[in-house]
Amino acid sequence: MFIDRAEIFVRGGKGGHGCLSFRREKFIPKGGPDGGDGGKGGDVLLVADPSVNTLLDLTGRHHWIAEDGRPGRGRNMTGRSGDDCVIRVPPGTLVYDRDAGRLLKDLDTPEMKICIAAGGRGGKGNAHFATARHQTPRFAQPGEEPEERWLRLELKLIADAGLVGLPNAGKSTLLSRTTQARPKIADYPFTTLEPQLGIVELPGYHRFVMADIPGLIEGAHEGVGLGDDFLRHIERTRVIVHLIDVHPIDATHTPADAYHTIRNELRKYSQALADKPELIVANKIDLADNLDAVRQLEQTIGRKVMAISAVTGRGLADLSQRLWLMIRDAKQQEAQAERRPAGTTLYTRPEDDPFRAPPDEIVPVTEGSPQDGPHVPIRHSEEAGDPDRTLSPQHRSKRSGKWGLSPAPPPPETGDPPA
Ligand SMILES: Nc1nc2c(ncn2[C@@H]2O[C@H](COP(=O)(O)OP(=O)(O)OP(=O)(O)O)[C@@H](O)[C@H]2O)c(=O)[nH]1
Ligand SMILES: [Mg+2]
Repeated sequence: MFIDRAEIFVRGGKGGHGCLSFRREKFIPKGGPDGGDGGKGGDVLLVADPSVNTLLDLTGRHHWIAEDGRPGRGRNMTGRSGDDCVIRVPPGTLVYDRDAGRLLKDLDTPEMKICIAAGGRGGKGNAHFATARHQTPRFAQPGEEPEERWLRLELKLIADAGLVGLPNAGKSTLLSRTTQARPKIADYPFTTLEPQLGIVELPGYHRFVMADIPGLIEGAHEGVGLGDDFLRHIERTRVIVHLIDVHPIDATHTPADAYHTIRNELRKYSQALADKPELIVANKIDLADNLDAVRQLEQTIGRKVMAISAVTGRGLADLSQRLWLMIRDAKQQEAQAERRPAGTTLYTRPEDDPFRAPPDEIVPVTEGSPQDGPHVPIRHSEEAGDPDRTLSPQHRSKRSGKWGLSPAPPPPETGDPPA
C-alpha cells in the first residue's frame, strides 16, 4: 500500500507543579519555605530520518504525547523533566497544522529536527517567591499547560527523475528495465494507478531515484482519466523524463501531439513543474527499422529527442548516464543556492504562529510578588511537599459551593512558617 498522508495529534508534556512546603526539622521550628520547582514537560519532536520511507507507522498510532514533568518536592527538590516524544518521518515530509490548514514546516533535509509541540514549563515552588518582606509565601505555581495540535503530514516522494507520458507510453516498462522495481505492465491504458519508485544504479556507485506515475491524458487537470493529483509526487524531482511512444497504435494522434498534450497538462498543473529540466525520450523504436519517426518528432517540436526501446534495452545505458549528469548538475546548483548544516534544530515554530495563548489568558497571581514568567492562581498545600493536594482558594470555594458545603477553613500547614 502506498501511504503518503497521515493525521496525528501531538501534545507536549505538562509542566510539573511547583511545591508548597516549609522546612520542618527538629530544633528548627520555622524553617522557611523550601518547595522546589516542577520539572519541564517533554517536547514532541519531528525528525527527518532517511531510514524511514513511508508514513505508514503513523497511521496506526494517532496520539503522540510527551511525558509530563514531575512536580517539585519539599527540601528544594526540583521535579524531573519529562522525556521528549520523538516521531521519525521520511525526509520530504510536509507538516501542516490540520485545523489552521497551513504549512508549518517542510522537513526536506535529512536529520532535520523540529519541535512541533513544546512541553509546559515547570511551576515555581514557594521557595522561589520568598523575599525579605514576604518570608512565608503560601503559594506555589502550577505547571504550565503544554502545546497541542492536530497535524497533517504529507510525504511527497523525493525522486530525482520523474517519468511522464500518455498511458501506454512504456513508463513502467522503462522503470522495470532500469531499476529493481517491478511495476505492473500491460497493453491497456492506466495500468499504473499509484506512483512507483525505483533506484537506477550506474557504474561508479552512482545512483538516483526514478518515479513512474500514472499516465496523463488531455484534460487531466480537470479530472479526466486519473486526474493530475499524482503529479505532486514528482513536483520535487530534479529532472522530468518525457516519454513518448513514437509508434502509437492510434495513428490519429502523432507523437508530436502526445508531446504537446503532456506539456499542456504539466503547465496547467504547475508552471514550476513545467519549467523543470526535461529530457524528451522516444520509446518503442524497435517497432520500426529506422529512426524516421524520431527525426520527424524532433523536427516538429524543435527539440532534441533521445531514442530508446524499453523492451529490447536499446539506448537505456545512454539514457541513464544522461539523466545522471542532469541530476548531478541540478544537485550542484541546489547545494550552491542553499548551504545548511544538517542535524540541527532549524525551527521551533513560525513567528506568526498564533498557537501560544495570548498573555491575557493567563490568570495573574493574586497574592505575593511573582518574579518572572506567567503566573497562575495561588495554590495552598494541605500537606507540605505533596503538590498534588494543592488547591487554590478559588478552587476550594468553587468545589464546596458545588457540593453545597460552606467554604472550607484555610488548610493547616505542617511546617510552622516564621511569623
Ligand atoms: N514494442 C515495444 N513495446 C513496448 C515498449 N515499451 C513498452 N511497451 C509495451 O507497451 C505497453 C504499455 O507499457 P507500460 O509500461 O505498461 O506503459 P505505461 O506508460 O506504464 O502505461 P500506463 O501505466 O497505463 O500509463 C506494454 O504492452 C509494453 O509491453 C517498447 O520499447 N517496445
Ligand atoms: Mg505504467
